[in-house]
Amino acid sequence: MHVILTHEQADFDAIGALLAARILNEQAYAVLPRRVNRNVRAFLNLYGAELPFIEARDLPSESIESITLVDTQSLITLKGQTKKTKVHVVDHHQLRDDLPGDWTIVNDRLGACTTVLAEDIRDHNGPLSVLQATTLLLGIYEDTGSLTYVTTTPRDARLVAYLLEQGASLRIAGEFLNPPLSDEQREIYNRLLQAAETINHPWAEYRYFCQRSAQSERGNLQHRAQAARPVGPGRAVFAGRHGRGGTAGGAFHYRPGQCS
Ligand SMILES: [Mn+2]
Repeated sequence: MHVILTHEQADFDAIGALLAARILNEQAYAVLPRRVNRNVRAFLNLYGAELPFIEARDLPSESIESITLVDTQSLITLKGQTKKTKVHVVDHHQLRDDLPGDWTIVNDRLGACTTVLAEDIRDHNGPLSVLQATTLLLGIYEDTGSLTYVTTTPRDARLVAYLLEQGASLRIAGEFLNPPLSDEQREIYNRLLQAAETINHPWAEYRYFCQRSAQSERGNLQHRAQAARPVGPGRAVFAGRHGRGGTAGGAFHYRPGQCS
């Protein structure tokens, strides 16, 4: 069987890319990660039954011939995986230099991984349902800050135009992209804000933010997406764990759009 996977603590770009890969490979199983971001969970609770995703535990017990890995280059081991399992990566993050030589890789540095896959749908597949178009739009909007981050490319913007033509709902997208903080997150947020550390050097700000984001990709940061909130012009706050289990956090200046 052919399985499509993405990263843990999935954001909407991971879910959009997962859906896009499934539309392109109708026979494949698109497996949801065990953990997804809170706003993604809320979205899936409402619309998940109409989307072609399954849980890993519901996979048939067959051997896995091929895996398509989207929005990440980290592969988790699944039952059914063998030495012969082929791995194909579609990702928009910087390419790691330690990937196995027999993996095939599409690495387009676009604003969103969803764009890389959805271009193929636009060019080769039929019309999308409103829910499909909206899920893909959420993917692109999540990783491009609704097309405002500097990582946004014309290709992301063109794909958004296509998805709106396909009926993507901006009302639904708006509802799930900026959910209010939970009580717990608000408490952490307020605490961090009080202990704020500000770094003014533009380059340092950029590095600082990116480094933390990269850690969250590996699951070390909790609730990054939810906890990162603008706290004033050009400032943001985030919370997370790092290093040897210590908790780091701070409010700092950053130029919106330099990280996705
Ligand atoms: Mn992404």
